[in-house]
Parts: sequence; C-alpha cells; structure tokens
Amino acid sequence: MATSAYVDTFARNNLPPPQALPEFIFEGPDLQLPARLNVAAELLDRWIEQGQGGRIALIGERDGKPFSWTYAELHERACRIAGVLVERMGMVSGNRVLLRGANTPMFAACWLGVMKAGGIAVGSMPLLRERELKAIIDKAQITHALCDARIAEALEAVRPQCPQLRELLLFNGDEGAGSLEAEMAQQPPVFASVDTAADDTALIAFTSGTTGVPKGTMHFHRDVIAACRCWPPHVLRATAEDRFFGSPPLAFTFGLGGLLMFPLSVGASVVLIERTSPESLPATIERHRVSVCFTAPTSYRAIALALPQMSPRPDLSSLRKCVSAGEALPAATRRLWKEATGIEIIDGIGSTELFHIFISADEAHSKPGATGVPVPGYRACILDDEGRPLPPGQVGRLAIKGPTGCKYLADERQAVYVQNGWNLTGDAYLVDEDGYYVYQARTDDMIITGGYNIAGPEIEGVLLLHPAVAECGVVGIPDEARGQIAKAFVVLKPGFEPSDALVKELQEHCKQSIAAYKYPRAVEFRASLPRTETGKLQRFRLRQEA
Ligand code: 3UK
Repeated sequence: MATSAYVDTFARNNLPPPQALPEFIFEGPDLQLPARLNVAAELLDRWIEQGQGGRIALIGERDGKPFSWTYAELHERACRIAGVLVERMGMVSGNRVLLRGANTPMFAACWLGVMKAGGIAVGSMPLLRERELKAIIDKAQITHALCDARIAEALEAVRPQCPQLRELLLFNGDEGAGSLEAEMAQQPPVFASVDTAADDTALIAFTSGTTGVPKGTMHFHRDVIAACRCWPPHVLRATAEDRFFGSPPLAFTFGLGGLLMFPLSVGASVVLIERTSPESLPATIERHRVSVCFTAPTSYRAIALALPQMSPRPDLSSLRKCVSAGEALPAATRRLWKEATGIEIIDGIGSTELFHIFISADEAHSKPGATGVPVPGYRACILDDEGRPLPPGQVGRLAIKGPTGCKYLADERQAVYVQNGWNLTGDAYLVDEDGYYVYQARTDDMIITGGYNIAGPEIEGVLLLHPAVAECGVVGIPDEARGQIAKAFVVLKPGFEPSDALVKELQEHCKQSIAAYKYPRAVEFRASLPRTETGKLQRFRLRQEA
C-alpha cells in the first residue's frame, strides 16, 4: 500500500484484512497506474491543463430552462466547493461526506469537490427515507453533508440522532446566506487536488444486499480510473463528441460511472436532469440531442412500447449508443428496441462491489439472451458450490477477477462475496458454446424490481412493526413490466381478518418507513409460512407457490 494522504484513517482502518480481499489483476499498459492518483485530477484538472476548458461538460435544466457548464466552469465550482469543505466546514482529508440529491450539475460538482479536497464521497439515493439514511450515516461515520435543499427533509429529521454529522450545507435552493452557493462565492476559484494515494478510498457506495442491512462498498481512486480504462474504451467506445444521458442516480455506481466518470474521462458532455421517467426520456433525448443513453431494461421496454403511440413521434435520430444494466435484458426487449430505434442495445452486467460493468458485448457482438463476454481487464468463470470450475453449458456461480473488486466497509459478508480471490456476484450463470455468459437468476433471495435491488427481509422488518402482522415473508415474483415485484406473504395476528383495505394499509405502512419503490406490490394472507426444522423461512417454497 502506498502512503495514505489521509489525516482521518477511518477508511484504511475499516478495509477488509488483506487475506479477505479479492485478487486484483492489472493486465496491459493502460492498467499500469501510478502510486499517487486523484480522480478529480485525472478526470477534471487534466482537461484544464490541456487547454480544453472551453468544452461543454455538464448540461442541466433549472425551472424548465436548459443551461450548461464548460469543463472550466465545472472545475471552478468543484474548486470552490473543496474550499468550502476545508475552510468553512472543517473537513480534513479522509472524512466521509454524504452527498444527497437527484442528478444535477451541482450534485456532480459537489462529488468532484469532495475528490479534490481528499474527502470520501458517500452518495445516497434520493428516495432513501430516514431509517436508511441513518444506517448509512452511522456505518460510514459521516461527518459532513452536502444536500439538495429540495430533499433536505429526511436528512434534517435524522440529524438529531446523528451526533457525528457535524456540518451540513444545502445547495440548489434559494442560494441565499448560509447556502453552499453563497459559501462558494467566498472561496478562491482554484484548489489543488489533494495528492491522494492510488489506494486511498475515494467513495463508499452502499448496496442493500440480501439481509437488508446496507453494505458499504469501498472504492479507491485507482478503482475509478481502472474502470474508466476497461469497459468504456473497449465496449462503449464513446468520444469527446458524445452527449451522455440516462436514468440511474449518481449515487448508484451504474450512474456514477456512466453519467459522470466515463464521459469526463473522454472529455464528453453529460445531460444531468432530475426527473427521468420512461415517459420523459424520449423528450429529453430529443431536446438535448443525446447520443449515449444509460437505463434499465424495463425502461427500454416501456419506451419502445410507448413510442408508436406518441404523436408527434419524438426525434431520436441523435441516439448512437444505448446501454442496459441493472438486471437481465430479455431478448424480447432487445428486439423491441431495435425495431423502434434501429439501435442494438449494449447489455452489461456490473455490480456495486466491482464498481461497474465486467461482462458485456458491443453492438456488433451482441447475442440475444446472453449478457456478453468478459470485458478486457476482467476474467470470469463459472464455479460449482465447492468452488470448482464448471464446463460450458452448466449453471453455476458467476466468479469475477479484475482491477476492481469487493471491499466491504467493516462487514463480515466480505467472506460471502469474496472466496479464494474470486468475486462471487450472487448470480447463477452459464457459458454457452460460443463463450457467451448467459444469466439465469440470482442465487440468493434478492428481489430486483425495475432495476432497483430490494431485500425481502428489509420489507419484512417493517411489516412486522404493524399491529396486525404476526409473521411474514417477502419474495420476488415475476412481473411483465418490472422484471420482478416484491410479494409479501402475511400471517395475521388473532382478531384481524384479511381484507383489501388491510392490504392497502400494510402497503401504506411500508411506504412510511422505507423508500416507496420497496413496498410489496402484492400481499397474500396465509394461515402459516413454510419453515425448516430450525425455524428458518423457506423462501424458495414461497416463490414456488406464488
Ligand atoms: C444484477 C444484472 C443480468 C446482477 C450495476 C452496472 O446493477 C448494478 O449493481 P447492483 O449492485 O446489482 C448487481 C447485480 O444486479 N445485474 C446487473 N446488471 C445485469 N443481471 N444482466 C445484467 N446486465 O444480479 C448483479 O449481480 O445494484 C450495473 C454497473 C454498475 C452497477 N452497480
């Protein structure tokens, strides 16, 4: 390990022990990275030094009106934010900074400001409620927060229970005294990026995981740069002329890579706007002449089905490349999209633990129903339950090695994701006769709905707080539109009767304390639940029965 630049040693103290880490491989000249590396220096300062500051970096909308920032303007804002963090908020290098907001240029500037100042960025999905926010703040020992003023409520509400969170500033609000913008105006327009070690932690990305207790995945500065040098140049092959856009939040590594790190790495532009429902995506693509789009399979399907009914039909002729990830891309969706737009989707499987996509295929090499082949820089294989490699055609556990890999923040589940140096993603896959990797299912109980991961036990935990609920089990069941939905099987306490009104009440109850997308869209009442002799709930039986 290189000498850390961090004053606050929290991240290094809480890395998995060396023997629990996956094997890292750095093959080829592009992955020979220097011992000192800062994401902001590499992806932002570099363009300014090369005289490219006049290029458009970010495009946003405020009050319905578009605006754009050049690389020089983004750089200046990131520098001023770094100044605010250090001079005004008392941040020292290695502190964790919570970043909370929908995708906007200011959110991106905050992210880069944290990198410049040597902080550790912890993004939080805008939809997260108080309970989930508090878990993240506690686990990552967050000391500072920058939050979009329009969604500050949940964070303000948990603050009294989070004494370690010392400083909070709001942005995208009225910009009056005390706002981040007002503080930025007091800071100098340049701030030299901290000379971080390549293996200093740059970000902690949370993933809900199978048990519902969020896991923090730590990523070094070198991980982000390595990711920029694998899938983007070999599969995506975007250029400085491209304009990126998509739906995944910047707080999700799919979005952080696809909608910030990768475009900046090639000097391209990104459209960052807040509301990105499948209904609004085509209009945004048309309005901003988007050329590279990132979203989930269900969204491509919804758009493809809606397009023929739209009049006037949106002009999507600027679109060049469409990336799908988050869940398996059904062959039918690939075909629908091709028929609607003429574009062959680039599918790719990535994970929060590995930062981004590690198996994929470009337009020319796509194969309907298969995800693709290992991305240059990564190795993949299929293992049986004893960790032995399986021959082609046999379903087993997907195992990955590469320049990035799983590093959970102080979490025993490291030993589940990483075994014998391999990252085990929790997916069942097979390799076909052409060497393509074909997705089968999650090997665990994760529910993936509309591209979001939901852990059944998290919903169960909330349902059990309702006065009518005796026992419950939540599993994923197939759904046309969302891939899967969460279905709750509920055993009522004596004195309560099943009714449609009670179904509604239980669903409302869930929406009160966890993000709305996690509520069980189906609820069934049962007299009892299938359990093993030791009392464990048998989820697979619930799924079979559903
Ligand atoms: C599933 C896929 C089949 C798979 C992600 C791209 O989804 C991302 O990260 P998460 O941690 O979930 C990881 C799990 O999601 N999955 C993702 N993509 C596909 N299954 N085909 C796909 N194309 O179960 C995987 O283990 O939320 C995706 C980039 C960055 C990401 N974080």
